[in-house]
Amino acid sequence: MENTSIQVAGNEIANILNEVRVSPEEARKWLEQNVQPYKELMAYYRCAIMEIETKFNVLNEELSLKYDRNPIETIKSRLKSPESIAEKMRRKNIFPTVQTIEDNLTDIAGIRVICSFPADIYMLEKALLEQDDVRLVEKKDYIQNPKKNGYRSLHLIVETPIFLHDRKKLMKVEVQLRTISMDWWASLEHKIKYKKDIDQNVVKELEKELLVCAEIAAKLDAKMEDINKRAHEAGIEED
Ligand code: 0O2
Repeated sequence: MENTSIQVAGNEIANILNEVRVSPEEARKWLEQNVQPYKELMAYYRCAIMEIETKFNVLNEELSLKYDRNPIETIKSRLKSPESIAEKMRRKNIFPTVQTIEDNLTDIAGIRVICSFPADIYMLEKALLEQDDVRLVEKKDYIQNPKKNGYRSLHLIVETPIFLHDRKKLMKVEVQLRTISMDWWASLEHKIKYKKDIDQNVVKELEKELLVCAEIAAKLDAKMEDINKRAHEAGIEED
């Protein structure tokens, strides 16, 4: 691929083309057809993240008045990196164009909502899905049905409109809701899973211990929720 094309396209697009390993001629064609639309699509996903994040911030504000505490501890958001987009498209065996990326990936815009208690997760899910501009596309409840490795979280793919100057556009966003302990667990598990060049026996041992930790964390979440409920019933409120 010619350097000038890469410079014009910027590093992001160049990464995608490197992953796909197309010929220089195909790369030139791809760049001409996709650079600007790709940038626009990513901007639309950033807007969708803002929309959904605002919805959670509004819910947090309102519910904190009702329950005298914030149901949301933290909100994290991310736009999927070009490398991950390219890698996922290759895994799905689909040639990446802006249209095929939008049609086939539902997790380009991602929001992670961290709550104190499991019940908060379902309360927030309900409150979000009752909004008339939010449509549920897919739900995976890894809290009711944890993954074999112990992973727990509630995953929702939702579709919501963003309002542009001349039209509205429906965008998909992946929302992951989990407790602080589920998030702590997932961060460590992710670190171990993606660490390369590690003795596989050690990895297996760590995975076994992580599974035990996931179960302990689930019990702790349930116990803390119960204590919080009883404290509330006894009239003990947060400062
Ligand atoms: P990133 O960078 O975190 O976004 P799909 O997306 O549908 O092709 P899948 O596996 O069916 O793939 O989706 P699923 O189960 O909804 O999981 C998607 C995301 O959930 C992952 O994103 C992780 O963020 C998280 N996740 C799922 N399973 C695990 C797990 O076992 N451990 C940890 N730590 N996180 C998990 P990505 O695509 O991996 O990357």
